[in-house]
Amino acid sequence: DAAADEPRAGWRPPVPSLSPSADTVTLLHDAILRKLAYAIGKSPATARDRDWFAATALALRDRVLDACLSSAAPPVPQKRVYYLSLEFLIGRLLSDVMGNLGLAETARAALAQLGVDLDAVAGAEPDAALGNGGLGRLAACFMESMASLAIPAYGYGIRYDHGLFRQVIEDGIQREVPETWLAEGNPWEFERPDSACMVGFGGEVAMTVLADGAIRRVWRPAELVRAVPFDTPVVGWGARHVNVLRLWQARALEPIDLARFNAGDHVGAVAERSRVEAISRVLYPSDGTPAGQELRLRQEFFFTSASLQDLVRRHIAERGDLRTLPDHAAIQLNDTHPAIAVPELMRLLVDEHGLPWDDAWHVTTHTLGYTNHTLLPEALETWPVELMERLLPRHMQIIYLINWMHLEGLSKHGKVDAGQLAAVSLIDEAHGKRVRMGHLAFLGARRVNGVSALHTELMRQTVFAPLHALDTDKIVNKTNGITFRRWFHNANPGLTRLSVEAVGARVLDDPTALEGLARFAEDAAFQERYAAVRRERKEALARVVKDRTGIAIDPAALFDVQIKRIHEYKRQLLNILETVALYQAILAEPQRDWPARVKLFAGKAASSYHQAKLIIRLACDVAKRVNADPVVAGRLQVAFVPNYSVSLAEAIIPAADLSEQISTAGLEASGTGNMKLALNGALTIGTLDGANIEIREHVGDENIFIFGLTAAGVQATTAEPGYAARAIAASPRLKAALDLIASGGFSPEEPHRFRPLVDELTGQDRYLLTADFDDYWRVQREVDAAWRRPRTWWRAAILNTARTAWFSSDRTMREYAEDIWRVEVA
Ligand code: B1N
Repeated sequence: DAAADEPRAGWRPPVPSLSPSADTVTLLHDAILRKLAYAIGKSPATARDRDWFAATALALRDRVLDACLSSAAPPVPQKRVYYLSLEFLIGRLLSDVMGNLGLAETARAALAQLGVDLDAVAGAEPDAALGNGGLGRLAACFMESMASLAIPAYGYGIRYDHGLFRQVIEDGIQREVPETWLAEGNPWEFERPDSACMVGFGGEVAMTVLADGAIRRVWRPAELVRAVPFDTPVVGWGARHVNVLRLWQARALEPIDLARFNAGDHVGAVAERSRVEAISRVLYPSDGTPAGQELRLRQEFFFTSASLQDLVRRHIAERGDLRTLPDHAAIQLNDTHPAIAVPELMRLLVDEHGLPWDDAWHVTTHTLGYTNHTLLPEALETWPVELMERLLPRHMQIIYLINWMHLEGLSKHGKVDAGQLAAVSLIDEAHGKRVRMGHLAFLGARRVNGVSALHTELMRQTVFAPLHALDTDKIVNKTNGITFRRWFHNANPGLTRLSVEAVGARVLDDPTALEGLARFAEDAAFQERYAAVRRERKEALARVVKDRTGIAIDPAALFDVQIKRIHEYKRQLLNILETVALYQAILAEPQRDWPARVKLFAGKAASSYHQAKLIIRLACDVAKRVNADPVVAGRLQVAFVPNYSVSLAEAIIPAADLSEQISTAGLEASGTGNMKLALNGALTIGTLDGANIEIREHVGDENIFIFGLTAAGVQATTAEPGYAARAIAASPRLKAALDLIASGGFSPEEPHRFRPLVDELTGQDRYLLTADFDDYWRVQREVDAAWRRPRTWWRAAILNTARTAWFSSDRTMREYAEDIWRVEVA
């Protein structure tokens, strides 16, 4: 109704929403029952939640297909986007699909008629955890947004048998348990054996002389692996459009070596198969640190080659001539993991399809785009030349040729000296000969982008400065975004309903309509409703925390959350130090009116990252002592919630009051959790890092808590030797907290347990915790003061929701479409 779209003068109680029509409920009810019987082979009497989930998913998938198979021969789109990513951190799909089909209430009613609870069914879906953290989740948000904007796109990645490990915490120690999302099948996907392709490894490069005397090089791989695609339809908002996420599985050509089997070697007979199929067995659990092993390079080449072959084949079928590829395809490389696409596309064009080198280079550099996600030196991928020569001999030749032409061109024009040549070379000669994958992606791409304004500027000034100088238009910024369907509509239906009531249903299609909430920011009745929605989510989260940790947190307290991968640069340790200092301050002055606070931590550590695992242990040990101390009861509680995942994020984010975004300035490329939390009305306490800077610009200075060194300040401080010792000496509060940890205050049974953490802080302090501690403490006390004034707090929270619409990944995707991909968005 049109009136609902008009802004209202004052907030009024809601109009009850219309129930779904009886007809559609009956149709879905019948469809689910048929799927349960004929696809799952169960009766309602024996079906478990997992079976109801599969039946519901299959019934909904039919609706998704109806939306894309409606015309017999769908028109060939003018241009497609191909998003290549080693990670897609999708999470559960049911509520996404229901929401985008507009069938959430219909499904609830249909299942209710069967005596089944939709929430229990949704909870039975395993998370597809085919990613580590922000980079993988970004790819998933982009896929949803491209479908919602009707941008024709394929996502290409690997169908890992096992996603990111399950985290079990035992006595504070992280244990990694294999994840098994496919154990009971996957109702969303279609296996497409007819679209399989062959990916080669090893072998040698042969030369053939063609009839006209020209020389052609042909790669003769020693080994061939079959890549079989599995397609998951990705339906956009309102079922406007459906795209495909195409994930490749590695299959051996020979399932078994019969000669060995017949000779009695039953294990050896399948050894080769396991070796080959290991390519798609498991996701590397490293985040921000390159894995470095040969298997990882095999994974990268496997999915990149299969994806390029697939899109080249499609282009030839549709258009015939590969020279027009840039007009009809935009290939985006999500970090350097698919950077081998540069020589692989050249190989396909030159060796397999006979294009002259220069034409092929033109096609390549007008089709590829490269997104950089980190500048941490230890995170930049490089591969030993020796390994590349062994695994991908033809690609190594092509890389040398690209490099030679690149460097020749520069010296011919007298543009550079030897030092500058070394800086822009594709080969790093300083650490053994290694191929710089970032440089390779940079040269092969038409546009290179960073993921926040600060990060992009630092790309230009640091890692890519020498290359940037050669082509100053190449680096552009595309600040990250998040899909509001998942992180607002589905994760926080209460707040979404409240927003619709306040500013109209238009907000569901156009998040900029959230701006209309600003007029209610000081409206007492609206604040009360907003706070009630939060309170309800906090009670629900308290049940989850009780369930996972046994800790009964107080839903009336301020929920202070830090949820992300555990990494030293993200500085969970700074938060723990502040927790310890707060604990000591409460013990020293128990009579003061400390506001009740719950500190929540969640996140996984890479399995080999010892410092990160020790940080988890410290959080758990601090929680143990603090939660048991009657003096701080009712003021401070701490919990480390195990097994952080997309689903757990969906439970925590709507319940958070305070969002910790406290990385060392200059080191967090963007962050996206920061956006999700701000949108859901948590106030940010953060450094001027990544997208925090842009969040501040949008929500306003008075609605965010900023502290600490700037990126420039960090550079200056790191240059001063001995600053950590001086900073600790100057801060009695920091010193006391460190002393308590160092003396075994949280690990009496093993007093030196945290020695490696304390040594790092008192020694190098690479991430400048000591430099930022006092300012962090000061601003945390400002948070306390703000929390004591509920009218001010809720005003700020509402303004955060009202002013974060810009962080929608729809906006991000529109920007990529316009500046990088040059595809039309309707
Ligand atoms: O990418 C996210 C950003 O929001 C984060 O700030 C950034 O840290 C994250 C190697 C990475 N950067 N690099 C990685 C992941 C896996 C891996 O094997 C590096 N992840 C990020 C989205 O832009």
